[in-house]
Amino acid sequence: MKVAVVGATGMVGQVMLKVLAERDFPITELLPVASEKSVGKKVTYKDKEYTIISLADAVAAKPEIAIFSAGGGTSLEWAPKFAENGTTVVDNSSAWRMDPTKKLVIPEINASELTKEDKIIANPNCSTIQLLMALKPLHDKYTIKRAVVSTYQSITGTGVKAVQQLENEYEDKEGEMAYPYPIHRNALPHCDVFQDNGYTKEEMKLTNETKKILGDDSVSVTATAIRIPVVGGHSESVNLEFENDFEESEVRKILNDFPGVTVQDNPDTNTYPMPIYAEGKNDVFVGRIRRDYSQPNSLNLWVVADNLRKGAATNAVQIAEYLIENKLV
Ligand code: 2RA
Repeated sequence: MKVAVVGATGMVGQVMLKVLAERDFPITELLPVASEKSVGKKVTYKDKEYTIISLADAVAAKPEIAIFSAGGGTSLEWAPKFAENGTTVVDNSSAWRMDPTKKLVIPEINASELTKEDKIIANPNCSTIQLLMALKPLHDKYTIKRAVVSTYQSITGTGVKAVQQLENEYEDKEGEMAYPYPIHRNALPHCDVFQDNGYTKEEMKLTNETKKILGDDSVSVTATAIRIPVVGGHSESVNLEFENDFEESEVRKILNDFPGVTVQDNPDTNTYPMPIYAEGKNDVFVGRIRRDYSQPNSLNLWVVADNLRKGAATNAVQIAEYLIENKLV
């Protein structure tokens, strides 16, 4: 399988190469792709150096699969060019997620919707992926009426500049700012840009992408996305109101039985998910499972995942694996 990784030098691109190697993805030829300024530089895959090529050269090489994590603008311009040339694109940007002609895929939830005709496939936003891994099995069983989500997002979701800002602030050094305020010893209620409705793009992604993936516009979702000085992954406090009542023990079993979800939930032993322990893992971790006694049929959860892995690279690679396993490429 000839595979292009577009955005190979970025944080997600680097994790994509790591995940492809870990999962022994059937690559016969790897095409690392990045912007013009990086062409000719090297990246490492399976302890071997590869030379970065341009987008135009990668399109001409006609890879079977191109996995993108290069920003929305690059995806909008170049994903169609790859697709017209016969390549199937899995795109990690927000460019195609809400396009009604494109599928928004979490393999454990809706990969079965994919066909050979899907030449541009959208990877959901990181905070959406981990949320839906918990919500989908519960929605199927109890029907979610409303979800109230507060996210506590890693600075790695912003990128290298944010990680550098935090390190500079640790050392009380001046440097380029990824955020309008210090992030060390702080929490910023500002992930991505503000919309006219007072919500940020990040918050509206949770609302809109949840509805699309569940295929149910009746599910009400409201979100507050917070950036915190953490690197291991995103955490989410989730309150769910169901149409139907539930047993907590059954909720735990449903979640733990769902592929890709691990329940970590025992207050007696201080067992609950934390980003420091989720980092480098591909599962979504759920804990603090407890009834919300303030209203009927309602539940609180705590959901943690490595945002660079299941939130981005691993989910995209799993889509590519599904395409191969089901002979869709
Ligand atoms: C963030 N979800 O965390 C966005 C980008 N991946 O900033």
